[in-house]
Amino acid sequence: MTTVLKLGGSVVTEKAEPETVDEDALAAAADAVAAGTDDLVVVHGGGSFGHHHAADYGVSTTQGTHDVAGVAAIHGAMKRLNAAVVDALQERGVPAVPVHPFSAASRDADGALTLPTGQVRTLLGEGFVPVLHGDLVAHEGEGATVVSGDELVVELATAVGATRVGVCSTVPGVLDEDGDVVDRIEAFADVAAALGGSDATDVSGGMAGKVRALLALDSPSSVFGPEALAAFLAGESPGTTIDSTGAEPR
Ligand code: IP8
Repeated sequence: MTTVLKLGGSVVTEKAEPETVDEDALAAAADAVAAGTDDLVVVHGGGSFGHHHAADYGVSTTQGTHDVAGVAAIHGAMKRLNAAVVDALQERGVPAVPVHPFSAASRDADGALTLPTGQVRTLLGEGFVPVLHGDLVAHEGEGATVVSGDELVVELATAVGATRVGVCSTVPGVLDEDGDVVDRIEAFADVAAALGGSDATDVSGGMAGKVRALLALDSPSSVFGPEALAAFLAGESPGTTIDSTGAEPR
């Protein structure tokens, strides 16, 4: 039973303050992970570490840079946030180890992502908790572009045969037009009106992009807020369950 957990960048950082960890939020998340499931891969987003450097250098998932200073700024900031997350987990006895996507992943000229995952599977098998993060990737014809944590979650869930996927965001789930949490989504049409049906190209954080990507998985997933992280890691399905497999809720 392997779980892939995404910790949103805005959950563990102060989004408005450049390169600032939200220490209380990170401590709470790390406590929940330490008390939760064993067989776990963690992915975290960029928050106030990656995104403002990416904006400064005009880098996105599709627009790249060849400027080595930009690469150093963006990747360096993400490594600093990753170290803070790994340290918080290790301090609580979680055998967390860093895995940096920039060292291994790439995109072809069409933007398709390849993420080698052999080391992640071996680390899991050896009892470690690999901690990956939104990062830069080598991109044919573009230099280096952003890879979002959400993209990594999709790749990893398939590669490790995840039975559970959790996306911990700042909102308590996918919200409907009235701002209420949608209990269950089995097709994008269920929430197209609330999320904006034209958001097909959003791969870097918008809820519509997340829902589309999670619907494509073979396993059910949950989108929930930080207050529900412990419940998710204890085996519950808080927030919104996204499941296009036709399985009954567990
Ligand atoms: O916050 C973006 O990851 P995300 C990472 O998961 C960078 O979209 C480098 C901005």
